[in-house]
Amino acid sequence: MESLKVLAVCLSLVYVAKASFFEVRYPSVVVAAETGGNLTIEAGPNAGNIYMTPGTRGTVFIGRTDMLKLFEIVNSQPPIWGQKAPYGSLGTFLGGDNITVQLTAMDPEGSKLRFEKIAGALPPGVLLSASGLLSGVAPDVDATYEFGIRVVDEQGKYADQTFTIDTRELDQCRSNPCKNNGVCTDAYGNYTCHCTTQYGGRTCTINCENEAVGVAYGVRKIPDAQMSGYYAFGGSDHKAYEGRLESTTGWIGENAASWLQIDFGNERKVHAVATQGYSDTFNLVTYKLACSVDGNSFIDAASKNFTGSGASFKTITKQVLPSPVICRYLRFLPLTWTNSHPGFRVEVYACDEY
Ligand SMILES: *[C@@H]1O[C@H](CO)[C@@H](O)[C@H](O)[C@H]1NC(C)=O
Ligand SMILES: *[C@@H]1O[C@H](CO)[C@@H](O)[C@H](O)[C@H]1NC(C)=O
Ligand SMILES: *[C@@H]1O[C@H](CO)[C@@H](O)[C@H](O)[C@H]1NC(C)=O
Ligand SMILES: *[C@@H]1O[C@H](CO)[C@@H](O)[C@H](O)[C@H]1NC(C)=O
Ligand SMILES: [Ca+2]
Ligand SMILES: [Ca+2]
Repeated sequence: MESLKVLAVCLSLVYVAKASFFEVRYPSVVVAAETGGNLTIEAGPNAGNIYMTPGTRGTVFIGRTDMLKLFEIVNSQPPIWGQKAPYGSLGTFLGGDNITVQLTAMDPEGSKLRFEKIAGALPPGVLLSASGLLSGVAPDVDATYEFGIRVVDEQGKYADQTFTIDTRELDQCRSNPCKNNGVCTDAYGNYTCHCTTQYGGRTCTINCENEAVGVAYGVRKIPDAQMSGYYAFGGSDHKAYEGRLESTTGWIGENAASWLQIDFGNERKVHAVATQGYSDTFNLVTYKLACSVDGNSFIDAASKNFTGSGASFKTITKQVLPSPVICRYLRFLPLTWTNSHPGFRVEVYACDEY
């Protein structure tokens, strides 16, 4: 072996001097013809063969083309889909359900596979990963989504298949979420309740006629600053915030031009009110209610007068409005009273949602 190498080096030394056609560039061997000459490698006659054998991890090039790679591409078989479902159906999913489907394919050569969408539309919110996993949340609609997926091997050989995913809208009203005869309307992943007159809240569980906004002295959800009075008896001696139900005092108006106003802070649907008198001397016999959403223009909350007096000035007299009315500002306007001036304390019953 050593002697051959030495010989080869000698040969190269000999021929490099001329226009080379056999050259040893240690450790490679180059065989080249003269400029314009052809290189012919010829096997022996009578079925002699020519072998080009790359070394381990080596290859054979013609020009810049890697011949082994080329043969690999030529010989590679396309992947084969694993999904055999009729019409490519991947299933039916109910709105809001998780969709998790692994597409399967195998390659005859065992090549690594990549999945990609080539046509159609996946359900919104569902994604396809390169490894063929479809995942996401089924949209809450009745629909069929059809799409084409290509699975590609490392040689670029591919197989296409069309799939479908069906989604079914989930009826969120199925569980009858609306109470007290409220009417349920199904929505995208949700529902809304349309409550009967008396009820409120998301599921109509609140009886609005009993839902105090909190004027009463023991509750005071309505702060002092949201209570105001016009034309009080004795001027500043009688503050509007004294007009709270069960307060030890009360608010006293001067006459029928006076009013006590509650600002809820936002629009409410007012269903009922309650009043107490201030004392035996200052009581409230009848009154009207006025309602406003902007604090400027007021309308009658009901086309009727309410009775405020009870057996005693301490009696709480609750009055349900003939029909609920939407207000942010509610005024109590005294019409008739005992003795010289109208004196009273109030609470309001209303729902937030309507
Ligand atoms: C090389 O081969 C081509 C094609 O067979 C031929 O036309 C050409 O004459 C050859 N060149 C020489 C120098 O033999
Ligand atoms: C859907 O998947 C999410 C995240 O993996 C999980 O939190 C949720 O509980 C699943 N929902 C259902 C209905 O399986
Ligand atoms: C349904 O709608 C209500 C009111 O709009 C909202 O508070 C709630 O978060 C929604 N629920 C879902 C599951 O989207
Ligand atoms: C309400 O009371 C006022 C004053 O007492 C009276 O003039 C009016 O007619 C009454 N309205 C109704 C509808 O009873
Ligand atoms: Ca293949
Ligand atoms: Ca729905």
